[in-house]
Amino acid sequence: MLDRYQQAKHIAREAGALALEYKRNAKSQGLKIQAKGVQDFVTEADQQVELLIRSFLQNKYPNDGFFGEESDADLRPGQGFWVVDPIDGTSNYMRHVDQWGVSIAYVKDGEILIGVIYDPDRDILYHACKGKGAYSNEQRQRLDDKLPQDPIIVLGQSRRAPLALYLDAISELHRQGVEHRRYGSAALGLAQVISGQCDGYFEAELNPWDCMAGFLLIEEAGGVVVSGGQMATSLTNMPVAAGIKSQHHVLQALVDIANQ
Ligand code: LIP
Repeated sequence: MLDRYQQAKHIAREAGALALEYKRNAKSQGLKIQAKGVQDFVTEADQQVELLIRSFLQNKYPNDGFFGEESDADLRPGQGFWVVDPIDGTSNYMRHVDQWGVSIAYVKDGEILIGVIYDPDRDILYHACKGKGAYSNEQRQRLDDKLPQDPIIVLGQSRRAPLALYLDAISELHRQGVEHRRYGSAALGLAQVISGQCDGYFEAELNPWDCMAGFLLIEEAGGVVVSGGQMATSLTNMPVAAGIKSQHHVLQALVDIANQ
């Protein structure tokens, strides 16, 4: 497992460098963009970055499966597999908004064993291996359980879920005296919990590749995954909520809204 962990960290940085190169060249050479749906885009960078990650990992570990946002699933009975979002926060990436990242998780027997999220604009590598703690670059991250003076929950929203759930979540946070932010990248929103920039993340429906690496980061830092952990087995979309333990009740209230 440690070899996979090291290689996941290596390829996350390589993938981030490729994404930055596409971003730098976009202004002069343009960037091919396709719409997958309303406010849901895929760029040539998303596709090429996933191809880089997929070919590197499956050459290194030919028995491993792969489950990525931009290419066909390759799952093999009894084998571990990689869950990859090559550029999470694509809409931000396209507009040069610095809230996007590369998300790589490794799952085996229903457990998330490796989680790596790279923020190329800030050159921050968030990473965790099951049972070995969570890190931001090489600095160990440990969440304390004290109630923050001014709790902040980061929200996400897409056309996959009714707008009303997002608005109800904002109302519930307001009622509980909790601030909210929305940045457009679930992976970075989850990762920034472990560095103390926020206290939790909630979105009424997410894909597994958006959040599974972030789940392990938060658990290994001493936080809690309130909803979404079952994705490691089901690989289906569902409500996602995770954060520091003192916000468990707030996050659960948001999940209850999503499940109503
Ligand atoms: C995005 C998520 C975000 C969600 C967007 C989109 P993508 O991932 O990170 O939280 O609200 O709809 O799913 O598509 O940029 O990889």
